[in-house]
Amino acid sequence: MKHSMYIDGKWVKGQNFFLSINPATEDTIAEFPSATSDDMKRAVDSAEAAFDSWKSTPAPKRALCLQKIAQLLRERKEELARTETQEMGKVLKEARGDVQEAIDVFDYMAGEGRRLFGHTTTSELQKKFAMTLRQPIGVCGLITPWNFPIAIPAWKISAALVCGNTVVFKPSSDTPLCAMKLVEVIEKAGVPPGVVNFVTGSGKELGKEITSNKKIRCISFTGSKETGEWIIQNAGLKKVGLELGGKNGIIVMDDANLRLAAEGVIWGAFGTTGQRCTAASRVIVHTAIKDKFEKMLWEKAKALRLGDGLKDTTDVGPLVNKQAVEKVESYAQIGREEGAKLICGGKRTGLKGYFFEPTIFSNVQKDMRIAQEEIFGPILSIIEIRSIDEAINVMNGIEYGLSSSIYTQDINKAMTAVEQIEAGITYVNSSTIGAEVHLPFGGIKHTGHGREGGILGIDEFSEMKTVYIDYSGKLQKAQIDD
Ligand code: TXE
Repeated sequence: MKHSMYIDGKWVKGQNFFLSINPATEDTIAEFPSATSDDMKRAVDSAEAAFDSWKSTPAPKRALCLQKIAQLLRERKEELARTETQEMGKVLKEARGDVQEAIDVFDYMAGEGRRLFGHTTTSELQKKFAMTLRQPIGVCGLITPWNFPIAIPAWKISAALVCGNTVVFKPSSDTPLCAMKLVEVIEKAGVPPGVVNFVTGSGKELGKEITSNKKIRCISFTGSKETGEWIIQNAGLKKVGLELGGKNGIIVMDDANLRLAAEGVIWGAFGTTGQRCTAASRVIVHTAIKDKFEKMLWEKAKALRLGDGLKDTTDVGPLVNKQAVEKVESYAQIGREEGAKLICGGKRTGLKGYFFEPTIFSNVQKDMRIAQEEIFGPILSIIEIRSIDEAINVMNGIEYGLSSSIYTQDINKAMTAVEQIEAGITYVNSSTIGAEVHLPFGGIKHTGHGREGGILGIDEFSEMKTVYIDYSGKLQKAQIDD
């Protein structure tokens, strides 16, 4: 079925179309317009025209729309989750989780409508009042990936709207149907025309317009490091938030609860088929328990059932598309060539669909490519260490800094890890995944900059204005008057 874009409150047809494919069956499930840069310009113009009115709508009233969106998402949760499984492959349970995250973030950001706190503070001068207040930025360009095709747009759209911005939303071409259904909900919730515009098509084609259009004041992007680098080089002086993935590790010390750690590693490595920016792709294991732990991981990985995510019997779904499965396959080959020991998996499977077996390499050296580069698939590397200091050195010896974890019963080692790991997120005795919407989410180093979620997510989409009110009736000069 051919679908439309949504510009200025109207569903708009396109000239040319691209296909959305079910990665488990390779069947086409929908067709979407390949927008041109003129379509993008119209969307930006519409967002700009809607800005004044949306910005001057009181924040608690804007928040009512967000509440309504959360309610409508709740009503359509099962349908949306099924669409997500069909469109990007993750198992249904996880797809429901993604929709739930979207509901949670709209609920949370609706609450912000009655906060959006600035602060008041003292002044160094008499009869002078000092405070800050939040103002919207303007038109925001939101560019999103396919791995959380409802939750990631929801994080960005909810925060942008409650702050009073208007939006041009460009989803990944792998998941336009999920994105369209979210926009349908936004329309039904009564968000006025022009406030949210939805444009589908190639990132390369539309990216140029989003990054160079002067009417766009802020870009929020989640995706690959390469695209993030391109955006930052082309965005000029726009405010840019980037979330670009990771090479996340789990440290397992010799005193860890190994049953708990093995469950956490398997969930972190193979949940969402390893396609989370917070997925665990390195497990940094103490030498004293390495053989035992490796066997535990092998047993668990072998038991995972690959298949169509819509089936109850499936634990791990397909990769998102042909390029993704080819990329993962090439890394399995790189691992073999680098001399790592393949202990399970390592190949594609199934006659149809983009399936790749859960794969574990052991005896991985910290500088190997499979231990350094983001694979974004079900490949886990086991790296052996002898001490907490060596573990942290390995953990930090990568270009990314998103998520991290340590399993230990020793509070001293846990706190050393909390303090010394270079990452935006550290878990203790829990896997690398499981972000909650009221806490900041994001990373350091080449993972990018900015934070989404919680109050820091509000910072991304608002500007702080500093206000001084002088009621002394005379000219007072800060730093100069005695
Ligand atoms: O990403 P892209 P892809 C990583 C992961 C994965 C790799 C490739 O390693 O294997 O990226 O995935 C839009 N200007 N992550 O190809 O290309 C594009 O249309 C503006 C990690 O899907 O970065 C889509 O909407 N936009 C990540 C979005 O950018 C452009 C999640 C992401 O696509 C553009 C996804 C351009 N020049 C992939 N080029 C995470 N952090 O979780 C593309 N896009």
